[in-house]
Amino acid sequence: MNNQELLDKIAYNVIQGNLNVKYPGHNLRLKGQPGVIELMQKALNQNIDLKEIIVESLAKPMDEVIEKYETDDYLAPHVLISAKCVGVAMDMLAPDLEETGIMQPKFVIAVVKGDCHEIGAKYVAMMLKGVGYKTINLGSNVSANRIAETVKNHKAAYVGLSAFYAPARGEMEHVITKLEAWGIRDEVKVVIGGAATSDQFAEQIGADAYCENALQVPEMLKNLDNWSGFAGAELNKKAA
Ligand code: B12
Repeated sequence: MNNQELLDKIAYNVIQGNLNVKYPGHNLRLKGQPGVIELMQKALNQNIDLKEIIVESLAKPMDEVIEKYETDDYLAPHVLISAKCVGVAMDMLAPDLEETGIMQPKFVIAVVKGDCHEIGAKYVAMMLKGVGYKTINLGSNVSANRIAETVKNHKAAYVGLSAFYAPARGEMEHVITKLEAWGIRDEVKVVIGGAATSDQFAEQIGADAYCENALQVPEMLKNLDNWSGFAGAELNKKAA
């Protein structure tokens, strides 16, 4: 298979959600066929340019998947399965990306202290990885101190806070206060979500955005002033 055929094949498998030979995603005709993981390995072995892989085989098909969702051709699980494929592919590229100095924007996500509902944040993390973000999911019941510390240490561009249990949501404000106290509030966008939160609550605590569900993540990111596409489009720009 030549490079172009391989790039196209990875893109097709992202759209079909075919992760690997054992897990065919939503297109059962691909059962037993090599999926994104096997094809990515091939692309790495063939030394295809990293940016070309990202743009042609991951970013463009992921855009197509989101478009299919917007036009009702795909449902939420289809999008999340494709996002999972892209996330795994980006993880496979990570060591080489680091070596060549290509940076993915970093997104720290956590369920705040006092709240154990972690399922929603997991979907959001999957979606974030699917649109090219280096995502650090700290899990549930995480203190404001640990969240702020992670943002600081990783120089994260975004922090996502989740709360489903209403008594815990006040912790979100503590995170923001901590970021302010450490002088890093202006360097990070704070996004909140989960059943205990709302647009109004985001405004009340001084968060930058509220997001209703994982599928709204690309739209939410677009509305924040420093977003312009997959992985903040930094990779697309350099490849153009
Ligand atoms: C599953 C569940 C649990 C499980 C959690 C398992 C786990 N490992 O996560 C268990 C059984 C452990 C549990 C425990 C409790 N639960 Co409970 N639980 C639920 C339930 C049924 C579903 C929540 C869920 O995971 N939904 C699935 C996700 C995918 O839903 P989603 O909203 O679509 O998620 C999207 C958005 O929220 C958004 N999002 C979420 N976070 C973020 C973050 C960012 C940054 C962004 C951008 C977006 C985003 O994106 C998500 C993905 O699309 C809800 C009821 C309900 N129907 O919602 C109650 C519910 C949340 N629980 C509730 C309660 C009261 C409790 C307990 C206190 C019960 C008890 N007495 O012990 C404890 C909590 C203890 C604690 N301190 O946290 C209440 C909360 C009420 C309130 N107003 O506070 C609810 C609403 C049930 C109810 N109607 O009373 N619970």
